[in-house]
Amino acid sequence: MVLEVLKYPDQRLRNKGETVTKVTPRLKELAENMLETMYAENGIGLAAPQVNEAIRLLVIDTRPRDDDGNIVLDSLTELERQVTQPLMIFNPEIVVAREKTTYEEGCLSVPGFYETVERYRYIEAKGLDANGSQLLIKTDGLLAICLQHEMDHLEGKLFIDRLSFIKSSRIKSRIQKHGYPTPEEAAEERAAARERRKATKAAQATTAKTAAR
Ligand code: QAP
Ligand code: CO
Repeated sequence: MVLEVLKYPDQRLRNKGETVTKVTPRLKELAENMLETMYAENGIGLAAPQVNEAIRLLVIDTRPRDDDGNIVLDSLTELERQVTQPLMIFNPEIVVAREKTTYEEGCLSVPGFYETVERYRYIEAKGLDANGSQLLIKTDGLLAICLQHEMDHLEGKLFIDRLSFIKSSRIKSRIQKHGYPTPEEAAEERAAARERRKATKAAQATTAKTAAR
């Protein structure tokens, strides 16, 4: 079942997620519905507070797909490849975080807006899977960034809250004034963001090479 995704400035997005004490069949079903919702909206991550469930649960699938929807593994990092996706994580916690990086992020709760956010480049995170078993994830790449973005939602925090005052004010007032772009306009913004990311990635690769020399 596809669920409704709350959009900023809905105050319910500010609710903190409660710790899950037991992964019940009902919660497992919620996680499956969240995955279905995420795929239906072309997302790569979704947190329970975004579907008005104030609990510590997130779902993620950052595996890139080609135009036919087939998964292409070659652009994933070594570490990303070791992690089985899609991921459903209850009570996620970061236990190790190293180095910083930036990425142009978006959010299903702020459709059509993309901005560069600073995150940890490498993290180790633990939590419970859909069967209530312990999970330990060591990753970098987009998966590490997405995990941090989704964990922010469990604290009632959005990526636009992490921007400079001037940038976040611009986005917030634009939404308040004009509402959200149409799906067509949002898709255009998405394509533009993808192009900018490619350029950033190329530049970051050059910087890494220079640093290694
Ligand atoms: C969070 O975001 C994320 O504006 C997940 O029109 C994003 O799935 C983490 C989406 C980037 C790391 C990097 C956004 C879909 C999906 C839109 C999403 C849109 C359609 C966002
Ligand atoms: Co989000």
